[in-house]
Amino acid sequence: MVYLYFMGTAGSGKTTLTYAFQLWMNQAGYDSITVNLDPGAERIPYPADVDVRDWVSLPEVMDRYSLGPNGAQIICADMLALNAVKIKEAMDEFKADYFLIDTPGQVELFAYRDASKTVIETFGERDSMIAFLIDPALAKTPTGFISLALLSCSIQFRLELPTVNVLSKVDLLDEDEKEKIIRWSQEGEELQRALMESPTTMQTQMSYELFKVLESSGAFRGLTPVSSESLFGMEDLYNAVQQIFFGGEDLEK
Ligand SMILES: Nc1nc2c(ncn2[C@@H]2O[C@H](COP(=O)(O)OP(=O)(O)O)[C@@H](O)[C@H]2O)c(=O)[nH]1
Ligand SMILES: [Mg+2]
Repeated sequence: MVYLYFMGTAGSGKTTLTYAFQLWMNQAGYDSITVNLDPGAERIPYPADVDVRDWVSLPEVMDRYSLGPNGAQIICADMLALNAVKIKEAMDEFKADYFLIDTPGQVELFAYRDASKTVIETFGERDSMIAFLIDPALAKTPTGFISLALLSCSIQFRLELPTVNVLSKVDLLDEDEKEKIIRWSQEGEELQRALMESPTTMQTQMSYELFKVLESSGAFRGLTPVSSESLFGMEDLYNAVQQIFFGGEDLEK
């Protein structure tokens, strides 16, 4: 069993990729179901097999406690933990091999609340991993790229889960841009060169120092490009998941 949590900044493509990856997996003959963990999702493009909104609903919490959406989101995030066992029971009924889990739109609601740790532990921590989505709109500049790499590392450390970093929506990038961002993720010198070419500001200097830490720690390396639109890269994502759990790379597993 694998629990794959799709995480990333709001609008990075988590919801779309959750479904696109399921579509690809089912076509390829793998057994997967989708789980919506976003109590505030207003509209999801396809029905989730298990939907947290059956237990926790943002509009209801806003009503009951007279809260705006932001305050209610925090209550909902904690209610997720209170309902984790029931959600897990509903997931178990499917007896699937892969659980593709869409997380709340605002990444901090899931990444930085203790409730999420409870959820991950209840579902099965040892079988869990993160697919962190890098939004190409934010990753086109070297400083933007580094800020997302840092966010990915921060979440990885916070949740203590193996992570595959995904460059999402690559159908929106031209080939040169796509290659450039992927090279930055693989070769520190390329990113360093791009930083040197940017106008020298406090941010570029700071980025350079931060990037050296990322590089030497090996906490962020490589990106798997995918498109939910064309299903480009889905097999590579599948292989990256296999590598983490069964590849012998990650000795903890
Ligand atoms: N062109 C393109 N658009 C995408 C892709 N994935 C997501 N989108 C669009 O990006 C927007 C945000 O996607 P969504 O999945 O809701 O992001 P989330 O907030 O991370 O769940 C939507 O308008 C999607 O249609 C993709 O692979 N290609
Ligand atoms: Mg979403």
